[in-house]
Amino acid sequence: MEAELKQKRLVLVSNGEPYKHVFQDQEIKQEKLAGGLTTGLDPMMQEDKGLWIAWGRGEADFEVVDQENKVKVPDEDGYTLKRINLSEEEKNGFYYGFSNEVMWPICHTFISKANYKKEYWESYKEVNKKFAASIKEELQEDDLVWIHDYHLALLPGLLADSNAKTALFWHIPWPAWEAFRTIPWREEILEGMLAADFLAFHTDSFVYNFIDCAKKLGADVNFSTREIYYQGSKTRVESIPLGIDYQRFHQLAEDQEYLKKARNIKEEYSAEKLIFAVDRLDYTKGIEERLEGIDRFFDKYPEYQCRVTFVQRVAPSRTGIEEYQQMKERIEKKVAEINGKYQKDRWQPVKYFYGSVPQEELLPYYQIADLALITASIDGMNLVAKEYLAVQDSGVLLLSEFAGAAEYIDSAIKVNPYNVEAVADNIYQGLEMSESEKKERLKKAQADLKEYDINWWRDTFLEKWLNCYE
Ligand code: GDG
Repeated sequence: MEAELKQKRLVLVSNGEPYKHVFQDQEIKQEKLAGGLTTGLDPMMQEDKGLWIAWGRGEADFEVVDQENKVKVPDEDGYTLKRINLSEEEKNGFYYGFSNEVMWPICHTFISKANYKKEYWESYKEVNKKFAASIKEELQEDDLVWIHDYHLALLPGLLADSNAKTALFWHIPWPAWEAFRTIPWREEILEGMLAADFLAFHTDSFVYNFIDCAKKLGADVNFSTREIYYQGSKTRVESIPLGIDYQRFHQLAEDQEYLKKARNIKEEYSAEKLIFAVDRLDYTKGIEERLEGIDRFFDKYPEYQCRVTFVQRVAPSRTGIEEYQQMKERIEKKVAEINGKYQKDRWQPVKYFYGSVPQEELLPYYQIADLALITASIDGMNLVAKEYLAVQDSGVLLLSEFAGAAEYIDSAIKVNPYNVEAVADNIYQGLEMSESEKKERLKKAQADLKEYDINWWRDTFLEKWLNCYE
């Protein structure tokens, strides 16, 4: 497979870019963006010297590009990043509008949150066309075009008249037909995606949902071979769960600097045990449900008052959408309510932080937390769950059964995030778990995380994609 790959160039396309340029102290600085995608694909791009095309969001992004909007990253010896420039109108219609107010809620089955504005759809089509035109300017024979995520669903269709081999990885859930069918432009979206040779999701249930939607559209489908035939082309659909850079996390966990920071955090909170959660501000992450569970936990198990602190970090996200601002206010009100109800002397039950930090700064929290509380009401995968397990030596993961990660991490305690009583009881169970049981569960989880890491994900994706042409 490697030999075959070496002859081809990889063109990666995503909405988010791997590096951005910003102004800092009157100079332009480059920043690598955190997250699974960059960590996983950047080393491969550096080795292959491929091309990455993405929306340039950094304030100084277009100060450093050449006439074709290209820049080498991370430096002159690196690969080419080609930036797409979006106008304010396109940003509002394509990104905030259709991507975040239609595709995101529908794929997460929050139908009532969708805003099916025709202008959003028009803008989504236009920006997908803009990406397609930019890709076509670059295409060489035999290129592999690897597209990412729900912002760019129409791209495979728009590239169908070129010779490019196209594949798409979908990072968020794929919903049941009952949710998907509400989108007035459902046919166009599916048609766009079905022009790809290969499609992959995190889990089998997303794969089945997708094949079922294709069937409802009138495609000829085969659930056992996972093949879809539509308008003369064949698409193979697979589940390939995204992994983390396990080695990196595991090594960092032994770094004395982080261990010291971790100890400082614990001392600062004057609590025996810490529970930790970190999420982007989003209704799919179940932050409000989690706070209900925490409230119930302190009420039902008062012996834990003054002994446990819950640390909730929230990273700003989609700040331009009003719904997200209202959610932030509700969360902060609930935090204040819990603190008002149980706080005693120096002890505060909930410590809440709003703001985004580099991934490394999450590490001490992952390390020191006795329990990670991940109660997403639905999630494609949830990398935080995996990162927590990778750095722990005796922690417990309490994980929503509705996160994609739950299908792969058997040793977590699984919970229905809407069941407040069960969340409270499971927190108690996790805190009471014996050291030997915790270690045993971790050992199993870490072995899996190590085997099915980010490199495994990337290699498996490429191998299965290339198999489509045999
Ligand atoms: C989507 C799907 C799927 C760094 N600083 C902060 C922060 N990070 C890093 C974390 C982690 C990543 O960001 C967040 O990953 P998630 O998987 O939780 O989430 P989404 O952003 O919702 O991503 C998701 C993923 O794509 C990959 O396919 O797993 O289901 O929704 O690596 O270390 N994260 C937060 N605050 C920071 O300050 N929350």
